[in-house]
Amino acid sequence: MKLGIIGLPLAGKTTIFNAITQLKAETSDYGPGKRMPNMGAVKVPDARLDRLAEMFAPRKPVHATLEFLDIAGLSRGDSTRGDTEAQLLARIREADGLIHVIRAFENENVLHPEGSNNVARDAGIVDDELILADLAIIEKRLERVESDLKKIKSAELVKEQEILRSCQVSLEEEKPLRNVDFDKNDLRVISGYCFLTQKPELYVVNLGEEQKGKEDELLSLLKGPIENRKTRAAAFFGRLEAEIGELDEEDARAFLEDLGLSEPSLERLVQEAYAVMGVHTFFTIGDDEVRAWAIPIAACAVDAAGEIHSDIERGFIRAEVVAFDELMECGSLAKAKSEAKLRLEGKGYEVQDGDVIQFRFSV
Ligand SMILES: Nc1nc2c(ncn2[C@@H]2O[C@H](COP(=O)(O)OP(=O)(O)O)[C@@H](O)[C@H]2O)c(=O)[nH]1
Ligand SMILES: [Mg+2]
Repeated sequence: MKLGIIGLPLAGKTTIFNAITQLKAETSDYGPGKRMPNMGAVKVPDARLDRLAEMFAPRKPVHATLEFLDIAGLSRGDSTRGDTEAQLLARIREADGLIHVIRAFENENVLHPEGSNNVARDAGIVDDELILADLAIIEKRLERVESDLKKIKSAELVKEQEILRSCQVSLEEEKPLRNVDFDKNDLRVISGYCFLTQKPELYVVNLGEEQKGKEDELLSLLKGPIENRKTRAAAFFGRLEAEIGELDEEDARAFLEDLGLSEPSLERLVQEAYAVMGVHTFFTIGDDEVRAWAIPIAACAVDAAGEIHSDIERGFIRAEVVAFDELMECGSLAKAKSEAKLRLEGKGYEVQDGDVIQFRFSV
């Protein structure tokens, strides 16, 4: 899963990127910084995977991974400038979801591109650019479709035109496409466009340490956007958390406690990201590897198989499933089997968070 970090210049995007990835990408006090995006991947921390690795002693435990793409800041009008800025937007089309960083910290040494802090306004500026960027694509494509339809008859093109027009109407009403109910077929038609406003969006409000205790107040300023579907909002103390990440575990814990944070940045971000992306975790086990996988909530066993390999999906016979907690209670797979905690499930079984699954298949 890949997440694109977006926001105004100097909102603290790179700082948050560093806090999460433990990398040391260059931050800046005054300009949008370098134009090349920072990229980083992290192993998704999962205590259950650690326990499974203890139980099965595989050659290697394999964590799910999250990739982050930290692009340079967006500004008003970027979507229509058609040069470097539009390319920046194009970079995040490849992301599965967006992390939208909004500045709340006060720091007079760090310029604010709009002159002052205003969480709701700043969120709106960037969200508007995403809407405009999608509209630009739709308009271009509609022109093309219209001219083609003058030359040829095509039910397919007519259908595409109809869907794109309805997308256009939503966007013109400032309604992001993630809030539109598309049927499966429509979704397939538009999936190739990778519309930005269709991606789930996690708002990260970036607080200074002196704003401790004001988390809820600042987050409530985002009420409008987070009433939308597939959006969430979370507070981070970007700079402080990046610094805490460099401490040893014990000191880090003390600092986090002091901030009233139960977990380190990465853990919290992963939880928020999984929630906004609508995914959860299942595990596969074996002598060779014990592995955590992310799949969409409500996905079924055959989808989970496909996540691993198309052969397993195609040759799916059955899934042998045991819930993580029950497996731990039993203490071993053999015991889980003898106590009938291991279930045989078919293709349509809805995978639950924490399921430990062995797939039987033939190709
Ligand atoms: N006081 C304070 N400064 C911050 C915080 N987060 C970022 N900054 C500073 O703001 C500036 C811009 O941060 P950067 O991560 O480069 O922003 P970006 O342009 O969005 O990537 C840097 O000087 C950071 O040190 C914060 O939480 N508190
Ligand atoms: Mg940056």
